[in-house]
Order: sequence, then C-alpha cells, then structure tokens
Amino acid sequence: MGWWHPERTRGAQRLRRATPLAGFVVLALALSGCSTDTQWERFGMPEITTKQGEHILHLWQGSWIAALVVGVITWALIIGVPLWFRRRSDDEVPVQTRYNLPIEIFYTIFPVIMVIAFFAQTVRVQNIALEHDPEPDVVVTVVGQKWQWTFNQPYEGENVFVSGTGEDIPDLVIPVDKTIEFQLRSPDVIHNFGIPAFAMRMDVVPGNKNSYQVTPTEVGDYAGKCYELCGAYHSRMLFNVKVVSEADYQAYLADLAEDPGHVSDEPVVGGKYADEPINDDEGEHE
Ligand SMILES: [Cu+2]
Repeated sequence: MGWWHPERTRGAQRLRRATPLAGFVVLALALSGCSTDTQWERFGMPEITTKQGEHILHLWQGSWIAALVVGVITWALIIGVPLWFRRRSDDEVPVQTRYNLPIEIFYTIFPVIMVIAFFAQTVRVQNIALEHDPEPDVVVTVVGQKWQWTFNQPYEGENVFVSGTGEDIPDLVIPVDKTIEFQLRSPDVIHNFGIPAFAMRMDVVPGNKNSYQVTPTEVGDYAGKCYELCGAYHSRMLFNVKVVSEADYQAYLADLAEDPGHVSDEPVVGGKYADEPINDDEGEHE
C-alpha cells in the first residue's frame, strides 16, 4: 500500500459528481415550497383558508424542506460513504481515520444551530399568528363545555347564540375577510378549540381568558373539533364552521335573533349548564 490510492481518487471524483445532484434536489424542494396547490406541496397540510394559517403553513413547509435537506445529506453520507470508500481489492486496506476534530466540532455545533433556527422561526411565526387586533370586526365568545360547544355573538345590543348537543353538531357562522376574535371559555375542564383549515387552535382553560383571531379568506364549510382529550364524549365535540359573505352573515344573525331560544342578554355557557351567564370575574389571568 503506497501513498497513492487510485480508488480513493475515483471515490472523490464520484463525490464531486454527486454534489450538483444534491444541490438540484435541494433546489427542487425549495421551489416546491413556494406553491401550496397540492397536498404534496403542503406536506400533508389541508388547504389553509386564513391569513394567520398561511404563515403556519409556510413554517411547516420550510421546516420540512430544511429537515429533508439535512436528511438527504445524512442519508447520502450513511449510504454513500461506505460504498465510495469501500475496499476494492483483497490486498488493500482502506485508509483508517480515527479522529477528525473539525468534523466532530461541526457535527456537534451544527445540530445546535438547527435547533436554534427552528426555535427562532417558530417563535417568529407564532407571534405573527397570535397578533392581536384591538378592534376585531366580530367577537365570538366560544364556550367549550362537557361535551359540546356554544357560540355567542353580539347582535344589536343583545347576544345571540347556538349551542350544540351530543346529537346535534352546532354551526359557527362567521363572515369572510373580517377579523374574527374567538374568546375561549370553559366552565368545567380543559378543551381545545381548533379548525384544521384555519391552521389555528388553542386550549380552552377554565378560569383563563384565552383568545385568538383569524381572518378567513374563503367562503366555505369547514370542520372543527375539540383537540384536548376532555372526557367520555370528547369525540362528540364536533362543530361546523360556515364562512359566508357579509350579507349572508347579517341575514343569519337577524334570523337567529327572531328565535327567543337563541337570544340572551349576556353570552351564555350552554350545554347542560343551559343559559347560565359566563362567570367572567372568576380568575383574572389575562
Ligand atoms: Cu372537549
């Protein structure tokens, strides 16, 4: 065995040839991230129909692309290196390297940098998604109670509400292109109010005044559910979200206000607590 290793040189050449290919894969993935038309391009996310959710979708896509870039490089090294630098004849002993300080420093520091990057991006997007408009167009007081939802909305000085039951899934009707604030209240246990197509959800904690805002961008029907295992009939805590035009929204509210069973002075808890008003003084944690 001499200093000159034709096989190793050939291995290095192959490695050099593979580099543009890896670059191409990275580029193709990065470009695919710009589009959100198909489920593949959204990396499995549903079609997102809120302004806030768009940011979350882009974070999701960016995270996948970053993870895939790291994954492709790692897989290439795991599979490629043993092949490229394998022993090619019986009388050859491949070069034996035990320590490589720069590489060891690199693979210690680089994962830390990746974690910091993911964390920073997550905090940045979360801050955008939770931006609070002090004057939302519509405020819906959402009550999650064992085991359904009640949606309260102000209308002409009164409160109109719909309340679901185990057999009857309630509709949450909201206008398109408006800022909607969900005030989340629970009289019993922790629930979680989420709509996959909005890419938003949040815990509904008794004694806590959680809230978030969404700006729906497309008219349509969307499914929502409780995302916190809250008890025996957790799975029945389903609801429908109907995003409608402003005219349809006003007509809906007027219709609801006609029926005394859907009108009260103050937002109500609903469910088995019937039309008890929400005790908002309990536990000021805002
Ligand atoms: Cu629940």
